[in-house]
Amino acid sequence: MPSHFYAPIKEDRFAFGIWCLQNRGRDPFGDQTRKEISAVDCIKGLAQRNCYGFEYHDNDIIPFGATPARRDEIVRELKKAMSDFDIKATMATTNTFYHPVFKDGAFTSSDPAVRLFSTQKVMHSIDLAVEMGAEIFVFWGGREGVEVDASKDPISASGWFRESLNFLCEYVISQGYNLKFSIEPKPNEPRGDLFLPTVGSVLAFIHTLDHPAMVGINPETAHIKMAGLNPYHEFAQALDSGKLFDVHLNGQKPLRFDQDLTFGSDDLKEAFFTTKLLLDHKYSGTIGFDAHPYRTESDPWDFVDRSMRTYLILREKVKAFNDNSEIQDLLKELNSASPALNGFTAKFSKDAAAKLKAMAFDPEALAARKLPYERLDQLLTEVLLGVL
Ligand code: GCO
Ligand code: MN
Repeated sequence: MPSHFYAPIKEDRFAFGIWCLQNRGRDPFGDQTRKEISAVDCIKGLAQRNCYGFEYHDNDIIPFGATPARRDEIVRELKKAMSDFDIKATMATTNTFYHPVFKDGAFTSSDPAVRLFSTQKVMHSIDLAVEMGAEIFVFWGGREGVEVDASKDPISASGWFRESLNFLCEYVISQGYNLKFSIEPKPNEPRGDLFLPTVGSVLAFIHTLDHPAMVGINPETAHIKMAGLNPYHEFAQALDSGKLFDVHLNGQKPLRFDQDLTFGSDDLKEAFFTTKLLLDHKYSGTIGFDAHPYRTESDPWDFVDRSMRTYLILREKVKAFNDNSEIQDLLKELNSASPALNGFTAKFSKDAAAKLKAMAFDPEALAARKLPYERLDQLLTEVLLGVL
């Protein structure tokens, strides 16, 4: 296959966090290994690669504490770059984790002044997001957690977070902004334990808010695997609940520190299923990548190119899987057991309950059913290896 076959186009709706490109390879044990790239150069480089959009934190583009005049000047410059290079700001978020003021949480700090400072920072960040044209606004609670459980009642912490989010939803409504919120779960790091660690916990939390329809989930592959869970299933749960507002695709070995590996670099089968889920269920948000180029890289562009290319190749593999007659025949056979009983419990009635109670089953015969999953999995392996 010629390499240009997998060249991204705008309709693919790819987006990268500019913080990924600005990452300088610094880690807790070592200094930076590459130069920082300016926001404008990030945007330009992404646009040249036909990326649809970019994602940013307020302080990726506006330095913490910048004067209003400086802020306006930067916004003018960025908006010009976005229009010159034809690229959108698809997602915006707020840095509520870097400055020491957030050392014990932003919205979950036990100090109401810190909570209000955080809410105020997010209000400014929301105004900026709308000016930049973003329609998704993410909350990643990097400092919303604890090391010392004695320090904080998690129910109070949840209440503080809820109060701030409710206030911010009202702010968006009162301004007439077209903006949806999306919460990004993570189990730990940089805190020992973070609140809202998984998709399930965010889903439950959303339904305690005053405006649940405005709030969704931004699941990230790595965060899910840090908890030892299955990204395909976690993304699916968000999608099934109508809450998959955006995604962060990357890679991660299970149960380790946040590695932020490139999408598809550590587990192709898993990346395949995430891609398949988004395609099969017509996910219409952006395909956001949130990873760090390896510390050994001297610039981020191979990382950018390969993330999109891997996704596009996997998209072809999904098509190959969906079009393969042996696989589809097998799936048809697997999904056509006991057709007369299908949907029996879809509608409850006393009569249906009585019938079900009286229904005769032959558990031995049901247990004897052949399930050729070894064969099915091998067929997928061969699709991925390029044999089928
Ligand atoms: C992480 C997070 C962040 C967030 C981003 C959005 O490193 O754990 O993924 O990259 O996605 O900061 O707020
Ligand atoms: Mn992320």
